[in-house]
Amino acid sequence: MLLRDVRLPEGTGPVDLRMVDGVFAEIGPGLAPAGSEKVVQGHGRLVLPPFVESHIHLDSVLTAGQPEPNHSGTLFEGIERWAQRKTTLTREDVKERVNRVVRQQAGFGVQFVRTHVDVTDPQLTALHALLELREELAEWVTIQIVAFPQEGICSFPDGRALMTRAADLGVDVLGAIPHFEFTREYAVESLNFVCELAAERGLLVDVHCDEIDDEASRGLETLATRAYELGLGDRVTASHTTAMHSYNNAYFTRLLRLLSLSGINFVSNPVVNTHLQGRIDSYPKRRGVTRVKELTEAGLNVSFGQDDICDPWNPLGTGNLRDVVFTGLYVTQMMGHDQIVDSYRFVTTNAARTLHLGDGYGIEVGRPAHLVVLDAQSWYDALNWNAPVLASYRAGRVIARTEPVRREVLF
Ligand code: 17E
Ligand code: FE2
Repeated sequence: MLLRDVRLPEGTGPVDLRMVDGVFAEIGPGLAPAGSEKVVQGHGRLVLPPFVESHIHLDSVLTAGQPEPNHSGTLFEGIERWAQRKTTLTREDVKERVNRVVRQQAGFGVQFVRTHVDVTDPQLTALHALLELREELAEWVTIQIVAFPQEGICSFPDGRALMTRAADLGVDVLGAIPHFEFTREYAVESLNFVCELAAERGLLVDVHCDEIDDEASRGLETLATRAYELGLGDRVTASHTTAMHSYNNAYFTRLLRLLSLSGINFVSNPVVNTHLQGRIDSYPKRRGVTRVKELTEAGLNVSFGQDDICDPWNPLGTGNLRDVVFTGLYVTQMMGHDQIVDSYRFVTTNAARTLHLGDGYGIEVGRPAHLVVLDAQSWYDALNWNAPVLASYRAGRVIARTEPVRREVLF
């Protein structure tokens, strides 16, 4: 089929996209329809590669208030509330909630999802459910699973064995949570354990790293050093890194050299971390979002994630990554014209790099014909007006549609 008259984010004029057998066959201005080829008019609308959710906890979605809400709004009470809910998990319960949310995300043009799944559960109930869903939903969404030790590796009974079992069961990525370990020594030990296991098994690494307002929380320097020394480089991701917000500038400047050498990726979750961080500050209250602007300017790869949808860490959330970018730009003060124009990358190409999607992603001839059509002529307008994703194409086939909003003002 031929999708005519659409705009690409970096292009100057309108182009046509030819999709054949689920792959981009030709891209260029004024392509002529071949014989009986199906033609769809794009009306000059913006086309992007699909949105990539680079950080979410699907196992906990839609559990807010069960058995009780997170009253303090802190990360740590969230972990306690989730520990309560975890005791009642069943495979069916997880699958039912995740099935609903994945379809919600699809409506917003998300086709790639990296989900953290809590493996500090001797039964690994949520992990089994997500492993099944990864296969069952593969036609519509690519799910990448992180073995996430919510209650620690060295500080949780059999924590190391649970991580190894998760690796045996076929997760894609190994996680860690150094700021939650009992001691600094355990934090270092847990990072060493995970990086070595990942190197041995050929897995990626994505650590919940220093998600705390403690400027002395310095798991990141250990993670980056292991990534550098073991040659893991961009196979490693540091998520959250909110303590970096509180690092003194002298330390941050020294750290930046190591981060650049290591080449690791960063994921910031600006919506959830502005909600969770600064909770035990009086005034002034810290925003607690990592230094996205400085990392980006230093050439490091940063993406944005939703983190949570209606769970102990976020009572709200829809899965629409536009909201995450919108909040992210405000809270990081990346409001310059070019920064706004480029910001789609946080939830598309940058996120795809973090997930190592490689040739499986991107609007280029020979790649799978995955794309979204937005009801706007530019990303600037799409972002500002919260433009719906009118169509999400996966391998050349529409898998989700939204009607344009028609609003009338009666004066
Ligand atoms: N668990 C965690 O440690 N941190 C988070 N932000 C969430 C879960 C959502
Ligand atoms: Fe998270």
